Amino acid sequence: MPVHLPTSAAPCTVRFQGRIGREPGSGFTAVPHRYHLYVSLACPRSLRAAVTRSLAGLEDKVTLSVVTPVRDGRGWAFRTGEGPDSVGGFAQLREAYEATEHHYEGPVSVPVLWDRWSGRIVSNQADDIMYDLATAFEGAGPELYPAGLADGIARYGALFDDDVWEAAQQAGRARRGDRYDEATGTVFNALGLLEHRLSQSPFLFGDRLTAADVHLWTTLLHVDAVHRRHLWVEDVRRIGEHTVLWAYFERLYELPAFRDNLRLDHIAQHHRASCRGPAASGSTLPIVDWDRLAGTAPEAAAGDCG
Ligand SMILES: N[C@@H](CCC(=O)N[C@@H](CS)C(=O)NCC(=O)O)C(=O)O
Repeated sequence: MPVHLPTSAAPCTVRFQGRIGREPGSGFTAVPHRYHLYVSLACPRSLRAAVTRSLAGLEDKVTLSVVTPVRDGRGWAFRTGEGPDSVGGFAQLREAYEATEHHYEGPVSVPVLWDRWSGRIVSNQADDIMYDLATAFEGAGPELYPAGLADGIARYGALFDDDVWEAAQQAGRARRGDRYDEATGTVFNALGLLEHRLSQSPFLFGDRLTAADVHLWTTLLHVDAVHRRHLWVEDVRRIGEHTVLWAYFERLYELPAFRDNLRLDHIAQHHRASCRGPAASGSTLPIVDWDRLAGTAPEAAAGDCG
């Protein structure tokens, strides 16, 4: 059985790179109630954008809607439960791309920052969306991108994407043998390094929460909730078994910006659908039950693809 690994951390191509409040004349000024965020809460980059929006205190200034976690060949859509898109009236997210660029044929990815005034996409570049949400508006929240930490935040981002996410993917593809051992070793070393780093301070940069912590939290979530399902469990322990990382995960989970944007059901449905096809998405197999925190998470599984 081929191994279908979850949505990659490697972003698909970016077509729209408008910035809020930066280039004079860009027209995208930081005005409340002008912008809308389309996300999938099964997508780590979208989850980071949603958490950033909440941390920046923008929940009543920038509205948000969630696409259905299971997408078919037509891409992300607004089907059940989450209700139709109340802003653009879209059934398929592709319509937002086509409204922005006539006959658009490229990939349709989330997150998407939409401009209500011009009826077009500002950006589908997650890192830019997060940065602008956190810095362009008079938000009340923590300074997620402190000057002087930009390089450090970017370096941590690369560590999470390459040595945790991508390495876990490679191990999942290899399943066994040298490449598997090498890749799981990389994941293990990175988690060990982070366990040590966070044994010295509450957050990655001391006692201040930054965008690097938002990035690490979503990465840890997906390691436990998705990647581990493709690895021999004895090789990559549950986050719950990394005492410092688990305490860190809990500490952020206690914050509404993280807890309220966490949809394990969406992650489970999306993952199962990518493994076994949309038909399997309905299964209610529990995924890691964070409400049973403190390392007692049951041996829950979204179901191996094997
Ligand atoms: N352009 C985006 C890409 C983000 C991305 O890769 N999103 C994934 C979900 S995590 C996506 O929507 N992929 C297209 C698909 O799954 O249909 C970025 O750079 O952040």
